[in-house]
Amino acid sequence: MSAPPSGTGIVLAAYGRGALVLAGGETMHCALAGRSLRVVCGDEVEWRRDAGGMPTVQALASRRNGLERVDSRGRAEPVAANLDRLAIVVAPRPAPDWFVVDRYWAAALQAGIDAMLIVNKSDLDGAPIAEEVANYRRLGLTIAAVGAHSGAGMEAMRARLATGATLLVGQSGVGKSTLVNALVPAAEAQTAQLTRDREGRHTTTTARRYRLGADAAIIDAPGVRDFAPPARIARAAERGYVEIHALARGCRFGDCRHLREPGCAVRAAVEAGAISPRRYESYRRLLRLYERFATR
Ligand SMILES: Nc1nc2c(ncn2[C@@H]2O[C@H](COP(=O)(O)OP(=O)(O)O)[C@@H](O)[C@H]2O)c(=O)[nH]1
Ligand SMILES: [Mg+2]
Ligand SMILES: [Zn+2]
Repeated sequence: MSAPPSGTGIVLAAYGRGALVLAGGETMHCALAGRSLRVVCGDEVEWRRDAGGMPTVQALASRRNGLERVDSRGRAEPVAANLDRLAIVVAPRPAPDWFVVDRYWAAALQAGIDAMLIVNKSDLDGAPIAEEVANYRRLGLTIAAVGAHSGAGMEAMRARLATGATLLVGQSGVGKSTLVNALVPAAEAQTAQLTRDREGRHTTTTARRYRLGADAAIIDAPGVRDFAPPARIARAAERGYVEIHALARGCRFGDCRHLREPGCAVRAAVEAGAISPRRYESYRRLLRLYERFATR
């Protein structure tokens, strides 16, 4: 029987001018039709195989949601699409950059995607990161403490991730790939298989999606040094910080930016110790970034 000439599929990994697509239980390398077609991990696509040729992605279905980042010039760039959960991974080592954690959480809040914090490497001393983790918990962020090496907390985390698509993000070295390999035994082999492909050189710099049980998927993203979400919504910086957003209605001015405006409820809360000065500084940095992009 010959292979079907066309169908729909889901992008497992996007690289350069091609994509690895899951279609009908099979993975295949596809080219992209047209110069302007850009796909990311998690995209739903239509593909077609012309006689004797490589399958080609013809079209992209509209995205339910997506995680985007801004580049240094302020342009939005999709990272992964159609997500149910953003899992931000930290560990005692490498020492977390909490500003990056804040911005991932802000990205999830702005895009309407559930977020959680995975604290990996439970075999290491967690004291240096305990205070920040406790603050996130207090703010309502779901926390899962795990040890990818020891297996601690892994069954509870697997249960949490049992439905929907989860994107793992975080600094390089926190253990994202180790977690994926622990959750998806075949992941390592699949990564190796992809790496051996002629276009495999791109795969270490791109997100890769794996099936996780019957109803779920997990996406391993490359580590980042920095991250910021684009300002797609009104008051984007404020919306990224739950404790600031919650207090903003108490400010004297409706358009308060919570910097030096009189009667600012947010600044009052920072001064009273109800908002962490580090989180407030994080908000100010994101606001400054957005204002810089807006004045260009
Ligand atoms: N001590 C400890 N090290 C871990 C644990 N999980 C992962 N690592 C190590 O952390 C390093 C980075 O892991 P990796 O999965 O490549 O991180 P990624 O860059 O986030 O994908 C590797 O040396 C792993 O063996 C853990 O639970 N405990
Ligand atoms: Mg990795
Ligand atoms: Zn204010």
